[in-house]
Amino acid sequence: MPQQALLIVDLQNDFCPGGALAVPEGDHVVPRVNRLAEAFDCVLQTQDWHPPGHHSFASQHAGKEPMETVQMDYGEQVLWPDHCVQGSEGARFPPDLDTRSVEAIFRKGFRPEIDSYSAFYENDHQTPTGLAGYLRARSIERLYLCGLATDFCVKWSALDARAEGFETFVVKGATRGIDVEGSLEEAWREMKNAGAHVVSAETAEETAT
Ligand code: VGL
Ligand code: ZN
Repeated sequence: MPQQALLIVDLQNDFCPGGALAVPEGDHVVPRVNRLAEAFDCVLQTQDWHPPGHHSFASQHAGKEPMETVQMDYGEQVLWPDHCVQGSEGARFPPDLDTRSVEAIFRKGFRPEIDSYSAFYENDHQTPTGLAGYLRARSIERLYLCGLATDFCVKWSALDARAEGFETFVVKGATRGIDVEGSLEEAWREMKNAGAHVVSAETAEETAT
């Protein structure tokens, strides 16, 4: 069987209810993700990790509100509430997320001027995080994605995983979306069009064991 890994995307307090950029039912995925992590030999995480005053924060753009957009050098950028600030409680993983088996955590979004949705590349689609190299060095060919948010960081990670030639599976019950103006439905469509497979958590657990 090809080597496979589970990537838990941005499952952090700020993306859970009560957090600064809460994804509806974001916390609901935690038990599912814990079960998945038990089933996989290789478990990896990403952690959204912004310096204070990050350029993706609406607070840094006079007259702009969260969810409005601006043009950056690298294209359109949605502006967010301040979230996942380095070292803050919001940037931590939920206390009930079992991270014991996690081998590596890839932090992203730490450069002040550029956002980073994808686990592979920053939003310029050029600056790598090193994840692709890590996976290749570990001979991993198949990547299972779960976590938050389906329509931003999970989606861009899935698209880049496909572009990098990895067999890509998105675990449906183990991800939740933000849904800005229909972005959730669009995200599922884009991921499928790019050749990512959508699987249930049960199927993912069975194939991993
Ligand atoms: C995310 C918006 C801003 C995500 C991160 O994890 O999907 N979304 N930063
Ligand atoms: Zn962010």
